[in-house]
Amino acid sequence: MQEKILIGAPVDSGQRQPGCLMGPAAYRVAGIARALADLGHPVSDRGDVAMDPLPQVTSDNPAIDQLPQTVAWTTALSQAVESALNDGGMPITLGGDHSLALGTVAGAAKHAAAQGRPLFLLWLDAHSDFHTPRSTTSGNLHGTPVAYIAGRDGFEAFPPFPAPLPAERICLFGIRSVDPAEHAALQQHDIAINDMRVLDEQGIVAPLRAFLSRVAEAGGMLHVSLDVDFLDPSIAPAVGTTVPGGTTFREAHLVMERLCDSGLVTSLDLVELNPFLDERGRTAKLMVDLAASLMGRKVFDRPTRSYS
Ligand code: Z70
Ligand code: MN
Ligand code: MN
Ligand code: MN
Repeated sequence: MQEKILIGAPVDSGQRQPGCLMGPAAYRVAGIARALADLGHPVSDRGDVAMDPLPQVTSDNPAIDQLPQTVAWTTALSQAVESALNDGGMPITLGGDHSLALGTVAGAAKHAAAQGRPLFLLWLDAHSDFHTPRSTTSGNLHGTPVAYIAGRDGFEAFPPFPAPLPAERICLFGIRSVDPAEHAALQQHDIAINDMRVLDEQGIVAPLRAFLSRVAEAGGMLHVSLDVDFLDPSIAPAVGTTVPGGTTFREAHLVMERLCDSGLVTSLDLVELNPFLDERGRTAKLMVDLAASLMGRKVFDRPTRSYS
């Protein structure tokens, strides 16, 4: 079986609430390696990535917070994820705030381009994270990775994104908090936006199946980025920005089970866990359980045919 490669990313520069840097330790304490090994996967833990040296970069947006740090994490994590993929493994990045996806998805995109395969992105999040460093008013760079990945302008401080993803390869899922500038920009792009209204009206399965069929038909690689706030705060309190009306325990597990059955996922981020805000580790444990569902934990095995 393919090796699952844990990459610790104690990234805390993409937002202002301290604590996400403890995420990788919390996932290890919650037993992520054991949970995956119990499913029969070879697991290796490459430890925590260190930030690259700080580059001399500036922004003309005075709101921007910790730009050099975020660029330094981007380059380091891009390299770490690309190496893990080149080694034939599935990188599972343990965050860290969502700005880490500026790097992890760049690394996956480099690898995919070298293989001549298209990369797809499934963004499981309350937020669209479609700001550019120019459009953000909060200045928190964790609100920007999808725009970087889609090749939007305004990321001059960062390495150019390797082979930006065309809109039809990006799927936002669980969205329920979008700023006006993001909204305007999303209307210019053809990105699939499965917001909570779509999921309430259509359920999880139909919109997810539509996207996964596209990945399968294209022979694509699939990066999944799971933000803790995809989940309802009542089951996942350990997050800086809580947004009510998130997915339930059952919906989130169903997404993971469907992803597992698809066999399409090639890299994964677990982001925005802030262990300082957790209640006796329950959010960390839930995120580990979801990762295990994605990697094959099942209550009952069913012939795929019966629910495709
Ligand atoms: C808001 C901003 C955000 C995650 C919060 C929020 C962004 N759009 N992203 N939590 N994961 O500040 O740009
Ligand atoms: Mn911080
Ligand atoms: Mn996010
Ligand atoms: Mn979010």
